Amino acid sequence: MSIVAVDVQGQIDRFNAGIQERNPAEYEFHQAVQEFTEMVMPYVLSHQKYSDAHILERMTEPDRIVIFRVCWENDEGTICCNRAWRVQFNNAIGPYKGGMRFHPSVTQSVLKFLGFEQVYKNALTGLPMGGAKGGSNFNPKGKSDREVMRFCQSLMTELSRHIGEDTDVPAGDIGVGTREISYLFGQYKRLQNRFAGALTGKGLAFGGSLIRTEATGYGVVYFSKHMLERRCESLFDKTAIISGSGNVALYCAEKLLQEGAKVFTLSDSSGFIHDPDGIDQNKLAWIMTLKTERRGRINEYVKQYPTAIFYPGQRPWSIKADLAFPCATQNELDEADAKLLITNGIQLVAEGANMPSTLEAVHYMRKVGILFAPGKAANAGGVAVSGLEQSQNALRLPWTRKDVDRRLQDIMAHIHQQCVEYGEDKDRHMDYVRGANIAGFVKVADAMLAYGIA
Ligand code: NDP
Ligand code: 2IT
Repeated sequence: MSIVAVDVQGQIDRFNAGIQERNPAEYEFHQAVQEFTEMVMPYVLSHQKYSDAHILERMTEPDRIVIFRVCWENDEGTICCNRAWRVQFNNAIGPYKGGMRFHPSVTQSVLKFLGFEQVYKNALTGLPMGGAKGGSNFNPKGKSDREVMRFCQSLMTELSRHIGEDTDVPAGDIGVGTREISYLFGQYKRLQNRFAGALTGKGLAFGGSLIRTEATGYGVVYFSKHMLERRCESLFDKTAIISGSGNVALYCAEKLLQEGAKVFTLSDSSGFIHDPDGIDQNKLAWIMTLKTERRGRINEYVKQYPTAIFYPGQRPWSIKADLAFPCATQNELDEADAKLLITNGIQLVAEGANMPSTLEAVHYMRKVGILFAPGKAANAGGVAVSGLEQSQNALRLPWTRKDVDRRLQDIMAHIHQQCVEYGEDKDRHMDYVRGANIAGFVKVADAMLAYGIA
């Protein structure tokens, strides 16, 4: 190892030790910053304008975090109290933009990691969007619609002071879908007495965009298509395993089927289903109704389709396939899973979720050299169409489904192209993790440098 290489590693280690010291016990945030700095530090050290500006120190400190209490009354009349946050991470290239997550596992660390990732993901889309994330430890599971409504209205009563179409534009994430966005938007509109595009993922009747619901899952598949095409391959006839059965997972499955691939698995937090015959369009339509209208559990699939098997408490990575799409949550694919996938002959892993692979799993997959797409590139289609929803709101003109889908495809192609620009080496070997991180970094860093010291 050369002296320069040792020094780069030393810089990465010292930098991350500082992150850990300044952000105690925020493990998810440490992990996201570690992955980023491993890729970006060598680039920073070889470009003096960035190292002189202490740009990484500045980029890893959020602009601000708003923390607040959310009190609401449940159907029994009991007063409940949750905590909510909005992490406004960086608005160098546009108004803050990013989803809201409602899940009992939400902490400041989780939202800081998500906000940090969002900054570079949004930069990759080429649209003028800064990065933010918010949410609450509220658990929507098992709550009535009225309880969810009261919670959302209470949360927005405070959040409305901090957002706006030119300031910060929240959207959905885990536990926040059309129902929650509708309650949040309705309350925002009442409080402001203005109809403004301060949230995305809205219903089609009140300023939502066609394709936004499908966009993240579709985008993951469009991105994967480009990865395979670069190797003169296609999705046709490939087999796939997917985790999750929420918004991202279901539309990832839908687009894979449209491309002629076969889908074997879906999951939720209680386990996964394996259908050896493949989950076809009809079966997927049944799951969509189960999940969206009945808010049911994935294990109900095996009652409807008895040749399928439900594996309680497990993730789907043991099932042999060509392609894997982790689309549920963070750290759902560890090093042992990565090894198993590779032993089973996996060709491509594309992250539909944010940071679903542990750092060790990412290291392993990069070392082995399979096609691996990090979330900030692969799942950017959702926020990209959110950006297009903002454009349509500003124009006061809705675009057609075909038009939005075409723009989404162009954006995913553009993201792939940027990954190639920064991630391809002399032998044409591609490292999508390096490519995505450096491409996102350059765009945000150059804007920050232009503003001077801030
Ligand atoms: P949904 O709430 O629609 O679905 C989440 C799915 O993941 C459910 O099947 C859920 O199962 C499962 N899940 C959630 N938490 C856990 C957990 N701790 N352990 C195991 N399974 C879990 O969310 P989305 O589909 O919107 O989001 C999924 C992922 O994609 C997240 O990482 C999100 O940040 C990311 N993402 C979402 C985008 C979007 O536009 N919605 C855009 C880009 C990324 P259960 O019902 O049992 O909880
Ligand atoms: O992680 C994500 O990119 C999202 N949850 C979507 C954010 C958005 O603003 O649409």
